[in-house]
Amino acid sequence: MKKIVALVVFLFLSQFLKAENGYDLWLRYHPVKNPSKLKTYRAAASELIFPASSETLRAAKFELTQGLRGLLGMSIPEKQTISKPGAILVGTPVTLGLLKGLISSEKLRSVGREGYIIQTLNHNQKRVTVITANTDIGVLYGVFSYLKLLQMEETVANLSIEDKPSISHRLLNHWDNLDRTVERGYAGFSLWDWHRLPDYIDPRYKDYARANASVGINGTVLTNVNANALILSKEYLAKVAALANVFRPYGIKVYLTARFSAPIELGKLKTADPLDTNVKAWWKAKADEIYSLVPDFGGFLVKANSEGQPGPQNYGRNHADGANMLAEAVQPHGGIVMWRAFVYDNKVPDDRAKQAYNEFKPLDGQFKSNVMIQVKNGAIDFQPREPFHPLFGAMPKTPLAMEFQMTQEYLGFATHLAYLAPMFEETLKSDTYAQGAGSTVAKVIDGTLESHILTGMAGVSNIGNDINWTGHPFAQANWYAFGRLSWNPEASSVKIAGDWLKLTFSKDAGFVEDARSIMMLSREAIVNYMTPLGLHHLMGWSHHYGPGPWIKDKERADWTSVYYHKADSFGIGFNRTSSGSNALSQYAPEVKAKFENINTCPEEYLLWFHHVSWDHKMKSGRTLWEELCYKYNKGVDDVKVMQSTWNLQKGKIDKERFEQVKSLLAIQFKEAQWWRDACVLYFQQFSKRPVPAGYPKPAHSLEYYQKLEFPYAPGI
Ligand code: BDP
Repeated sequence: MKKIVALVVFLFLSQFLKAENGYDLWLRYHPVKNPSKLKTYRAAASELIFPASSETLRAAKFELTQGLRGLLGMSIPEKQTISKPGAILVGTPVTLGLLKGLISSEKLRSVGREGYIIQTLNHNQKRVTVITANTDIGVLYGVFSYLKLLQMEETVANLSIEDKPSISHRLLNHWDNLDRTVERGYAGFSLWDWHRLPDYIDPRYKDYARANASVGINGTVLTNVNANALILSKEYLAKVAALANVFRPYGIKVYLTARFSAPIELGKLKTADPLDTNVKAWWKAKADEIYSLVPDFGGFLVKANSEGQPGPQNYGRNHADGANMLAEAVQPHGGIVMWRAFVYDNKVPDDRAKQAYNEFKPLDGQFKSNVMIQVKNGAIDFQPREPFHPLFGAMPKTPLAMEFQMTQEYLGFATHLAYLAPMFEETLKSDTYAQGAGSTVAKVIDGTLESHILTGMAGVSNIGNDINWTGHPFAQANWYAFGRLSWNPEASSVKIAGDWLKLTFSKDAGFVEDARSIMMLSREAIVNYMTPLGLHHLMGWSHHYGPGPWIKDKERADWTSVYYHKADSFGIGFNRTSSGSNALSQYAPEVKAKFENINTCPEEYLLWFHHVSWDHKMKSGRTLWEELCYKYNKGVDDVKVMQSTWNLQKGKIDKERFEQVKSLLAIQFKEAQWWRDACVLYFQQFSKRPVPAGYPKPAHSLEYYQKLEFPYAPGI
């Protein structure tokens, strides 16, 4: 009897042990369910020939054997030579001599340092699969790619895949502080357990590296751009080195943020002037010290003279002086400097959108060859929609790296379902006309437009120590999609969404179609219920949670909302045409002409560039005021659609994640209504027009919304 009770208890508890928590991300090697697929996969994986002498190859082999065991439910025997059909051969021509005769060196050359080839071919009448590359890291990428095919249950009988990244530096930017808080992080605390490093290595570090490598991310900036000089101290560098050791086999280099005043704070110098000999020597010695501990250290990311951070301008120098000084320090070791263009100053009495261009454009051609200028996708700050940053295409002699934000600072934190890849794609596909039509932002940053070899894409991380890494289960998709787009900036966001869903949730065609439609709707829904028609920067003060279009009279005008929407009795919007701030003059003539004319300016950017009368006739035939009301309501309605579509998925995926997403969507719906009601009521004070009939009445008064306070909103 006791035994039976124990068994019942065990069976009951084992349900919980199996509970889905999202920890495995998209690397779920669950058994292939389709019997005929399983049969062909097993036949195509009869034996493994994979000598693994390096750490990277061992990591690749571990991944492949674990993956195959999970997917195919069997261990695959290891051999030295091909003994039967269905062998999988893995390695470079150096690590597996047999491959030399199988894949031409010309073909291999074409995939470059990080690319890979997966090829099915006949060898002595035996069908074999080859996963090969020029380097060990290319092999690892090939292994992940092969596993993905099986995870997605694709056909593997006749493979001929050649793939390589278009961008050389594919980096996560963590805004993680040394006390483990994460600036604008909504998924718990920092992964980096600085206190227990370097002696305790959290197993998550390796899983983090696996996840990144699986999507081709090859670098990580560990620390916040609002930097703490302490990270450059001997004690902390030892901790950094420990992390670098875990990431190295996965092809991931570590980078640090450099606080410009570190020579004063750590080095006790009197100045941090980049032209001062002692300062230069301090940074050189610091770089030497870092490289003695982390031989493959990637380099520095710097936020200088922005939002109060110190920088070269404190000493009357410019960004090139600062960047070049650091670049010289890391250059002998092969390091790079990513200098951010996110600069603006309240004391500069001009449109904030213009400042980065004004400061950086004149410096084109003055940066050392190991410097990239890291530019946010738009000129203000990661808003739900921004036109592309005017610096793209405007600095042909300087490599520009893209900075996207995955953490949803302005898109509902980790509470709202916001698939960001369509937003990234929108920017990447924007035409700068820098060298005529077709000069897309993607071509600027992948180096093809202006012939740069040093190229980069950075994603501000949304990762924390939450069990599922990103807080919202769907926020994982943004990490995944960022990796995919950094590998191939021309990839399609729809395709990426489908792949991610299959890998992460289920291959059920109906589920994938529905869930993908939710993802593809999500970003536009957010634009509509937060900042439609080109509005921007309307969020709550400081924490950025919820609506705050009424924010005014703060110590910095460029941190208020009224600075941006400029609503008055005539209309609403920021005039950036030649009759206004003329920010449009920073774009190529073709772009300027299109946006300058109120009739050709795309309506999604209308209030970004124009101050428009409430009665302006929109394409829909509605007045601007009516259109604004329409858009705010459409955003809320779309969340309702997302909810009802999600509810249909019950039973198609695991209960845990189904319920979690359902609850989060309910919060999103509540918050979408809050945004709509607060914004419409606020703007109505200026438009003095009625809300068109048929829309729901706001739940509360404007005063009620204005009084809400959130002292403990996350992420500050
Ligand atoms: C803004 C954030 C702030 C960051 C800053 C930056 O509100 O927390 O420090 O960007 O990118 O979006 O430096």
